[in-house]
Amino acid sequence: MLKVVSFKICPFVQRVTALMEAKNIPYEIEFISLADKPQWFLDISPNGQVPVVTTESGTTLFESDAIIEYLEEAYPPLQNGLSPEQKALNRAWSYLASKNYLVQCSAQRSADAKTLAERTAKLGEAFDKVEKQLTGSLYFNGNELSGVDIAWLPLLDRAHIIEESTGYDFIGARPKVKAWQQHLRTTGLSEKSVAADFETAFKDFYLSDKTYLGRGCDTDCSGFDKACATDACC
Ligand SMILES: N[C@@H](CCC(=O)N[C@@H](CS)C(=O)NCC(=O)O)C(=O)O
Repeated sequence: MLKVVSFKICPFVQRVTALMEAKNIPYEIEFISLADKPQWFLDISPNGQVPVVTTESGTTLFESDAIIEYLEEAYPPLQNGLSPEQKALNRAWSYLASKNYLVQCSAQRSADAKTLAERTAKLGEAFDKVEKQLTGSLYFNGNELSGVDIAWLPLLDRAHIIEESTGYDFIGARPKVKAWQQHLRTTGLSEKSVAADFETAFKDFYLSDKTYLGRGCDTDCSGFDKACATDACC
């Protein structure tokens, strides 16, 4: 069975586990603390990062893009009969998501309203591009789930949790992205691809009293378009 080494709230890991879930690939998972990386992990992870996946034959893979490519090639594809152009486009639209994982992480960790607004705007550039590309179908490539959906899932899930918990809306007035977010949630992949206590761990880290989102919109409520985390602004 495949073995994944994970850090509970890592979006790069969630992309990998979401693809495994979508393809029904069995795997076991071990969670580590990145603040105190075990030696056995440092021995197998050349970049010292998660995800790391050990294959059935005992080879250890690292870098999520490479792992995704391996899962696409070694197991039946999510979409059959894709042309080389379509595969390249799928990779490119997936890359737009994964290169924004850390942008979203840092936005969520913003200590003040100004920083949050700046980082939200940066993330919004990616949401703008994908809003223009979406057709209004269930998923990115029509009614069939693809690797692009899997790559965007961590971003859309985190935006959902933040909005539900604080009222802060990373997606904003982008109706096609909103609809896509809802459709992806109905696949069940959001829950299946993370640990049972993911939301608790996520909120402990991103919605603590150290973050602006955790404290609520006490000074500037732009972006908080629903209920606030505190009643200071409502
Ligand atoms: N380029 C890497 C990025 C993975 C990454 O940033 N993982 C973070 C956790 S979300 C990590 O392991 N950080 C620990 C470190 O950089 O020391 C990939 O795509 O796999």
